[in-house]
Amino acid sequence: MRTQGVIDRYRKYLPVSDKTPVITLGEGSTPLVHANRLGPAIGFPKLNLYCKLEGLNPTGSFKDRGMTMAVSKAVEEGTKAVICASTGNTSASAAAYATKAGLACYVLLPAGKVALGKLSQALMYGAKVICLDGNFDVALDMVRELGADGKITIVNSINPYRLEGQKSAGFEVVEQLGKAPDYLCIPVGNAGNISAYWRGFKQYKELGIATSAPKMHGFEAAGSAAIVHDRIFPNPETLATAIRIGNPASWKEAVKAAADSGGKIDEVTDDEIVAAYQLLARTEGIFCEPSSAASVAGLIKHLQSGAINEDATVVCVLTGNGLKDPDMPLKLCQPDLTPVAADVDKLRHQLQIN
Ligand code: AN7
Repeated sequence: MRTQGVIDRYRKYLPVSDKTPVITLGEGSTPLVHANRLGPAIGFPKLNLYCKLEGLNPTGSFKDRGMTMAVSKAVEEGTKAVICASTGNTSASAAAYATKAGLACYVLLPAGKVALGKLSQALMYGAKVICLDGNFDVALDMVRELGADGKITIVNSINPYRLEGQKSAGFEVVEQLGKAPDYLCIPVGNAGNISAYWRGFKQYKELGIATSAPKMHGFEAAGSAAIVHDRIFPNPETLATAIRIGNPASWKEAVKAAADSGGKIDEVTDDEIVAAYQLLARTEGIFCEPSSAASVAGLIKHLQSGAINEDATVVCVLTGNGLKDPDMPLKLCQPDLTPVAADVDKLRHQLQIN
């Protein structure tokens, strides 16, 4: 049987009709893993933590949920090409879904600030890739202009269908947990995903499928924390390149999501992000990309400050796969990669196997 994607699974809650061609790579239905070792490791043994592994989507990030919608609607509307600015994951997803639909794909990336895996994907899927002398926010401004006449469809999250597709992740969390969690912790870059999850939770509550909705706790990187400080960051910085964004497109909707849910948007430092990134890998066997670990870094910060109760049920959204960014682990772990002779006694000694 064909794997159902987001559109087929949630058709009745999405702006599609029988005439909408379904462009899918089998996105969604990602695992919700009980992360029972992490809480005790950080001194919070009563924590009931789950991780939503969005890195297991077809192109390795949550963007696929929105891209199946944006590209399907673009085909329905008769467009021939799509365009996006991206810190990496949107470009990988757009390139894959455009190819699947037989459309051309144009991509603007901030030069030198995109993780290797993401760039490799966009190239392999056959997108026309430009590395721009400017950051993501500049690239998005360019894309708005290049797409203004409507001949090319913009598939950044300013495309209204993107967030509609992404709200499916909120539906899935409720279904997998059997209820809404007390808190959802999520990284914030352009602030589309936090807005989309809130739409999903709100809709399931309104439909009576869930009796409550979680408090939304979103986390920006401290060097790119426009929403937290209520000002544009013209030169955003963080090693979490996916969320290196200084003027989030969904700023207002995200602020409303946090406020309406009783949650909060806060910031986490690069050191806190890296610590959470390593902690997830070493306590839970979960390898996400650095930006994704902002959710866990934020959870730890809010457990310590008391903003999240120690016995709460929490879902952390891990937005992208660790394999996207193969350079970061090598920088952190600094392994000795010199070849060692194939001698069992020496190996036993070197590995300290007794
Ligand atoms: C792994 O690909 O903006 O707050 O151009 O790749 O919805 O922007 C990526 C964002 C979190 C932030 N985690 O989500 C892009 C891009 C990962 C990401 C975010 C991104 P939004």
